Amino acid sequence: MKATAKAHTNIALIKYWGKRNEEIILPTNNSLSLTLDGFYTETTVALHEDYTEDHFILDGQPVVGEQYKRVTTFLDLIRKLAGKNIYADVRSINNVPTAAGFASSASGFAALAAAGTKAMGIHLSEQELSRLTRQGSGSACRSIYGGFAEWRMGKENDGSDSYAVPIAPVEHWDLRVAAVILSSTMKKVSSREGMKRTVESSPFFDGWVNSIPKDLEEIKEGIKARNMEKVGSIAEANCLRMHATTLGANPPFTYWHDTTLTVMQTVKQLREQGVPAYFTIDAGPNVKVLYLPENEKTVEKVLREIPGVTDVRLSKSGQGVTYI
Ligand code: 2P0
Repeated sequence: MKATAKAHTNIALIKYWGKRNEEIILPTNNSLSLTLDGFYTETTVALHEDYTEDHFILDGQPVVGEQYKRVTTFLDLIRKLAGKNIYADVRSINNVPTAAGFASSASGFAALAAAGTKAMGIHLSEQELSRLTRQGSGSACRSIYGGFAEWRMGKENDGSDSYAVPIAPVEHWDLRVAAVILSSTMKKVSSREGMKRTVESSPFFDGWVNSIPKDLEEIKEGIKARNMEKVGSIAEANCLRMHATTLGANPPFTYWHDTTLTVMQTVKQLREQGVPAYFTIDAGPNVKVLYLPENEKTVEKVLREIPGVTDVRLSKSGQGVTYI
């Protein structure tokens, strides 16, 4: 009747950017990510026989509106699976800067799916849990696993073959990520809206989708060989191609701020000085920098010195979903 789960967010190295089905969240391409131990959500789901609706408290504050609706709609899926018509008290602690380009929805829905199914007495395999989680938020299906995970888009229209699979566990490679925080303000175009606009109107969208299979194949070889240059350069190019699609949309938009560009240039300069560092950017202005443990001090110092950078948070590769 009550369960608590913890899930980490993930950073996509091959991005998910486009849906072929918005209702059950089916993507237009496979994506691949690294789960991060620095950013997580812890969620407790407690079922109450006497409730007539769900309650959702995030960081101590009751949540209403669209965010609340996404949670209750997701709990409806779990209720249907369990065959139980019982409402829940959901309490989440988010250790992720919300809606600033960090996928808090990834750790959020992964933790909710795990705690929710356990509280309802349903036992799912990781694959089944990933498939369910996908319907809360696409990128969340990758957070079920630690280390590197790939979300396979699947071919079916019912979503039965669309879920993430593990690619390499945490122990495989100590690849680090520095989250460079420029602004913690809410972004103007949500990733959901941005993706939709891109699919519907950007003439660059087909080019983006067609570029994925080669990137995926090569980055998986790079991960296997722990080849920083290969993994980093593919991730960087894939990120730039994703962001290029937004400039072609109608109306056009970008998630980048001026400081975003400065961070990108600084990362390139680090490389010119012999420090292997590569950037990737999600649907927000913040930049994530991939680096190796031996370069941690240099990378952190250089990033912190950039005017307009408000914080730098370092993260290792993180574990998959756990029950507490
Ligand atoms: C990703 N992003 O692969 C990409 C890269 C943002 C840029 O997944 O609509 O919150 O809930 O499925 O997963 C952010 O989108 O979108 C995202 P929904 P989600 O991480």
